[in-house]
This record gives sequence, C-alpha cells and structure tokens, in this order.
Amino acid sequence: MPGERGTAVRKAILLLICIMLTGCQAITFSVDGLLNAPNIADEQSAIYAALLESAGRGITLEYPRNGDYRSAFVPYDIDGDGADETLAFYSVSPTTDSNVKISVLDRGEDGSWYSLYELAGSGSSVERVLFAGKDVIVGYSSQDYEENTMCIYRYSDGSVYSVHEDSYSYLDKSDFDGDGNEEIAVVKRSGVGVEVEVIKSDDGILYPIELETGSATVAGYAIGDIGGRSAIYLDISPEAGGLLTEVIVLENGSLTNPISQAGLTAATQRPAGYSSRDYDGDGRVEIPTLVPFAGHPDPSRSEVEYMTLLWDFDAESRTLKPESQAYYNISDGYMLTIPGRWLNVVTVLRDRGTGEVTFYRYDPAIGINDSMAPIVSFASADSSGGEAYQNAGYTKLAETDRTSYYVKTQAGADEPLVLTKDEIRDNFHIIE
Ligand SMILES: [Ca+2]
Ligand SMILES: [Ca+2]
Ligand SMILES: [Ca+2]
Repeated sequence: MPGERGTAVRKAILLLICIMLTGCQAITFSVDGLLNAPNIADEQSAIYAALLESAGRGITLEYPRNGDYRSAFVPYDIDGDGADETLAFYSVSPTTDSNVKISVLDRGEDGSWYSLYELAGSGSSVERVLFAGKDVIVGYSSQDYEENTMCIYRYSDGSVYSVHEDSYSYLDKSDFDGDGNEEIAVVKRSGVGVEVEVIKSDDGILYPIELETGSATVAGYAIGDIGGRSAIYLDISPEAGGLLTEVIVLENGSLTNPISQAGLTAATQRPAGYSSRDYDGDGRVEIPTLVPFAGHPDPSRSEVEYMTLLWDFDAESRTLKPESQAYYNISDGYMLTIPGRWLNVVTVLRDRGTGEVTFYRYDPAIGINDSMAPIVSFASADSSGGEAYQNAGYTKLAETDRTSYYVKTQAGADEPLVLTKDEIRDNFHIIE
C-alpha cells in the first residue's frame, strides 16, 4: 500500500533527522516522542528540513541560553495574521563567520514550510529571546565582549527589519506604565555608570526613555508589581562592598528613582547576597536589610545571627514600608518568616558544624546563655544525609533536587512560642 510505504519512509526520515540532531546539545524531543506524536514531530522535522534546504547542511543550531524560550526553533506570529511563523537560530561556520543567523520560516498555502528571510545576528550566541507586542527582541552575547547586544526586529510590508540595536547587561520586559502593553527594559553600562532604559512602542514608533543612575556596578535586578504596573529593582554593588537598591519607575513618560530622590538609598544597605526579589510569591519585590537577632551580638560568641527585615516600596507615598521579618539562611537556601509574638523573646543559634539552626526562648534581662529552652530546630542535608535527622525525630519539611529540609519541635505544646503546623508550612520558604 502506498500509504503504508509513505508512513515507513516518513518514520525512516524522522529517525535520520533524529540521528542528525543528536549531535546538538539540547534536543527537545526523543525518538519515542517523535513516533508517538507524529503531528508535532512532522511539523518539527518539516521546519528543520526547510531550514536545511535554505541554509545548507553544514549549519549548527543555536539554543538561547537564558529566558523563557530555549529551543533553536521559536514559534511566533510575527506578521499578526493569526498563524505562527518560526524563528530558527543557527550558525554557519565558526571559523569564517561566528555570528548567529536567524531564518524566519513560514508556511505556504499547501502547508509546507519554507524559509522566508534570513537575518544576520549581532553576536556569536543567543542570550535570550523576548516578545513584546509585535516586536521580536533577540539578545546576543559574544565571548570577546562583556556587554551583550540586543536587536529589536519588526515585520513591515512583507519583510522583517532590525529597527533598534543596543548594548545591554540585563534585558527584560514588563508593563511599566500600566497601559496593558509591555515595554522592554534594558540595563546597560554608560561610561563609568549604569543606565536604565525602558523602550516603549507606540503606533509602531519606539520611544527609549533613559535614566542615568549614580551606580557603578549592578549586581542584579528584579521586576515587581507596584500597583497595576511594574518597577525595576536594581541591586547595586557600591565600592565599599555590600548591596544597595534603587527602584526605577516610569511616571508621566519619564523614569525616576524615588528611593534615591528621597535620600533612602543608604537605608537599603546590607551585605552582598541579600538580593531584592519576590520572596513570598505575591508578585511584589521585597528589599531585605539586616538587624542583629535578639541578644546578638553576644560577647561570648564569635558568630552573630541576624534578622532579615523585608521592605516593600510603596509607590503612593514613595517610601519603604516594613512588610515582615524573617530568618534568612542563605547558605542552606531557606527563609523562615518570624511571627510577631517571637519579637524580642526568641533568639537563634546556629550549630557551626552541622548548620542546624535552633530558636530559643530568650529573656533580655539574662541574655544568651546555655540554659535557654529550645523551641524549634531546622536542619538541611543533601539527599543521602537525611537519615540521621529522621532517626532523631525530625520531620522532612521540604526538598529540592539536591537538599532535604527537616524540622523538629523541641518544646511542649504548652509553650505559646511553639510554631503550629500551619505556621511551619506557611512560614518556611525555599529560596533557590
Ligand atoms: Ca503569522
Ligand atoms: Ca505599558
Ligand atoms: Ca513579594
């Protein structure tokens, strides 16, 4: 039967393509997946075959290294006709031309894929791919340059053009003015300083809005909601060490940094590693600062334990508001929110050998001492080392691929400072 023969030939072609593809690093489908899901696999192999036909057989597929899209084939409706085109990233020859190329593939009336355009990229690998409205944003990195390069591509009159090119350290997108459309955010070096740029697209015209910050080095950033729109939280490494945070907001068509304007930047000072991020998953970013835990520093101990205060930026009053307090164990990767009834009457000590953390009933009149009553202990172990804790009456609280977390209540139920089961569940957060 011709149909059966067609199927057999198709399977053989799929297998062949599979064998060709397995030379690449990040294959997103397996032989099983291909044969069990013939429609998706047919589509993928048809796109790949169209790319080979247009670009030649010697190409290497390029996979975006960060961001939401990690495949060498990224579907997106570039021309807005309701059907996805495919962006294919590849390189031709590392010796003669190391720059990434992009093939824009579309489907003809008969459903077959063909290469519509070839675009020349601006770096030797793809750092990330973003989409904002009609715009395709591709970030490129190159070994020889510390800064990356981003290009904004746009469809117009049957072709795709690069409409903007810029350097960047960080590239992201969000709705910074609350109009329902996403803008592109760029953090980049500018002379000896750092510049933040939000690129707004209006009726097809790009409006870059810029702000020079007073900072020399950006350690990281976070984007979070500030009430119906987003702000950029820039964590800055000052020369003296540690971290400071500036919040960048888009207001009335320009960028401002209200924390800096209000003279509050110094209030965000804390050690390196305490990043601005959405610690509790509510969509808003918290800025952490540290204060010594009750009883610390203790003259008889070299190690000082700290309480982490989490601050929320309030866009209305342009102030930092205290949101909650926590014990943040950076080395073991977890945070425990400290309940209000613990303030000033509970302290914490860490076992320097095992890393185990125990909270104790604390009397400010006496200070830290060896006869304090333990309330609850938290411990972590890699996946092979947790048995000892379980044998000692600890309960497994949470786990990641690498680490298991344990808890043991040390005081009786009549101790009001004991955490309830719900409190332990709700207050414990793994921070990866
Ligand atoms: Ca389309
Ligand atoms: Ca917007
Ligand atoms: Ca939050």
